[in-house]
Amino acid sequence: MKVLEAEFVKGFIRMANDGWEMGWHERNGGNLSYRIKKEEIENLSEDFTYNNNWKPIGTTVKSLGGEFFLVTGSGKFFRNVLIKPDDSIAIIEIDHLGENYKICWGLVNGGRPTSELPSHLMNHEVKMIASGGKHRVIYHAHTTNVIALTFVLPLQDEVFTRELWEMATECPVVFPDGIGVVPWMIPGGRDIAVATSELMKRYDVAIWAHHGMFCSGEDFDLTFGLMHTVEKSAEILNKVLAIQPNKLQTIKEHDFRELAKGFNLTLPERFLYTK
Ligand code: 2HA
Ligand code: ZN
Repeated sequence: MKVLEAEFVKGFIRMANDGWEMGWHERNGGNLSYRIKKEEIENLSEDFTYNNNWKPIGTTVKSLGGEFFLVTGSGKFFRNVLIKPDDSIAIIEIDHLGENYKICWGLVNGGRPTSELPSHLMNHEVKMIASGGKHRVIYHAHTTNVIALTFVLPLQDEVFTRELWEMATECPVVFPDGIGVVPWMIPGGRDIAVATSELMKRYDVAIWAHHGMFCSGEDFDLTFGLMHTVEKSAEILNKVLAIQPNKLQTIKEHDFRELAKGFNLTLPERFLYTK
């Protein structure tokens, strides 16, 4: 089978284009990766190139040894993924040590996988283990409203989670574990990857101050939906803060406890403080 005919590749391309249309991927901003299922890879091997060299990932992801990923390319534009996918995205294989990768398909005009490969792969490793293998998608986007909030709210998990939960009743249902916040750091390297993957042990969402967001999920719908829900909630909060910084009424601690009972959720106590 041709790579571009595979359902997971079509789903990946659609998600990348949806992100572009949301306005989250100016220029070459953002990146997306998917951990490919064994049965999905088996059908594609005839379309693969086998003579590329192994290159260092820049970190070690031992548990991902032998896995294949579909990833966006470094310096490539989300805007172009739909019209020239084989130039913009790639399938990579991870070696058995979890230290090197090799391009098997894509990036036909040259290039390398996303500059955030260490963050993507370290997040994949943490989430694969934490979810018992269910999580397969890691998505990084430059979400305008969340970025704006990182200039005016304290950079604390408790503050971001509670404020964003308050902005829409469905939020605690969509991200019951909350949101982690990484202070400003240099992107692209191992340090920010370590800081993010540490938070991903507990959360499915991490905010990078003055930069964007990382989301993890089981499939394209859930991961895109999570990014969309958090960003929409941030948009509401920005509007509220712009209209009148002091809320006249909101969803309160007691309401969250009732919601947790009604929806059978476990909401961590540290987000249910009295204001
Ligand atoms: O340009 O978003 O974080 C890609 C990025 C780096
Ligand atoms: Zn970025």
